[in-house]
Amino acid sequence: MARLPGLDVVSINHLLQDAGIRGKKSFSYICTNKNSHAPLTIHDSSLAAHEIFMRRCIDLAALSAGKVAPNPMVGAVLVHDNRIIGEGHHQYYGGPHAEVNCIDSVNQNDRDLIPESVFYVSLEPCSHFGKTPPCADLIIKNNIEKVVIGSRDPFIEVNGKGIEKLRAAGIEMITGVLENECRELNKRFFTFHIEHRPYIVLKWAQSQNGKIAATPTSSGFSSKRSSFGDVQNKRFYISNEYTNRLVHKWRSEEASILVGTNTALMDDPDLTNRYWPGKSPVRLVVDMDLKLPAGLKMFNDSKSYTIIFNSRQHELPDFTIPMTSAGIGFYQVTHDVSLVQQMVHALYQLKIQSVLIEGGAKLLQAFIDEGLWDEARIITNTGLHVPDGLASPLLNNHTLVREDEVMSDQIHYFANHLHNVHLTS
Ligand code: AOF
Ligand code: ZN
Repeated sequence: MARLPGLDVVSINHLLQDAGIRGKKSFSYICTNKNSHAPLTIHDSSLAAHEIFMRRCIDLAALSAGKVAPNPMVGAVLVHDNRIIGEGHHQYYGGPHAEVNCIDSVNQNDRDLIPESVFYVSLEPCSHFGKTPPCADLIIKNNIEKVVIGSRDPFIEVNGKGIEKLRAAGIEMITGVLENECRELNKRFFTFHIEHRPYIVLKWAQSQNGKIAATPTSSGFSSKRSSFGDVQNKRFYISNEYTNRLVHKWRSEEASILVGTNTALMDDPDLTNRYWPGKSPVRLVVDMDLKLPAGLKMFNDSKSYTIIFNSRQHELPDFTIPMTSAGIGFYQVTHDVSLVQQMVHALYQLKIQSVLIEGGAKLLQAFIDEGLWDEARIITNTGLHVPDGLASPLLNNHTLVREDEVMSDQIHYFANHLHNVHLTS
């Protein structure tokens, strides 16, 4: 009988359901009493069992969503005779890695069991001295004989060297267990290190008849005087307040957020995350001739740093990733090369692993036309018809992956089928 500590009924059902979906008939579980922290028994050490423990690693890793970037989210479990004796995840940037927390979590009574346990980890253990010493060395030092890994670490300093080190120490290795799920979990990290560019998410809201913005004469306009110069803020609200909260969650998950000149001028957006726990992204705006009014919110609010892509000036004071200070930086680009390519390259240089592009239509279309996007999230207010207005961008090479409804808003999630973190390494 093996007990999986720390799992509630929901998690157990999730695990069972998952194994069911995968159709692993050889796998058997006994869950004697679902309501009283019942023991969950696993009678198999086959691939299906490896998947169960790897899924636990993924769930642990996901607890750090939005907290460890630019590091990857990683989870680890130590299993003795089908019983989890240790669990850990990488919790904050610069902090101990998942493997360290996992080994540290083992009870005094169980510490003798460490060498004869199986170590599961969602990402290849590191082999380099970064902010922390190599995890591969820690595993070797603990005389662990078997390691199961989700996916290889694409970071140049590791990239297979951790696996080699463990193998050279005579450790039995199984790699690639739930590999796609492990890569999906860290899609930003993988895209950044494999494709040398940030993970790009497009987002826009449109009316039922496909308008992203109205002309000033259209109904549905919310107009108010702005607090700067003679610029009038004519913000057009399309999505509802629940969807807006979701958009703030999306903001909390990305390293940066980008808008074009017209959107900055017309909407005067704050571009921070205010309605979801977590951080705000670095703000990015295109202003080639540095003509945007200094009074815009994104230049005055101290919740986040703002970088202005422009043709005149290059200066990035106090800029670091992860971002620790507010401020304004200038990133110089030229008129004669694709702006999209220059910005994508700049983000890679600045170690910004992802960007959420929130408009406007011209900027979004430029990224689509260059094929430089990974996901598009389109919010459609099915109850809003805008007779005249600006047409929303046209996607291509897209595959629908998910559809949600939030009252009158429909949200369609598309993936660019030309880019897939699972395909290349
Ligand atoms: C692991 N386990 O939990 C994580 C790993 O600067 P450092 O020392 O924190 O190292 C960061 C790099 O280590 C990161 O780029 C990635 O390659 C790897 N992350 N490795 O063995 C972990 N988070
Ligand atoms: Zn490590």
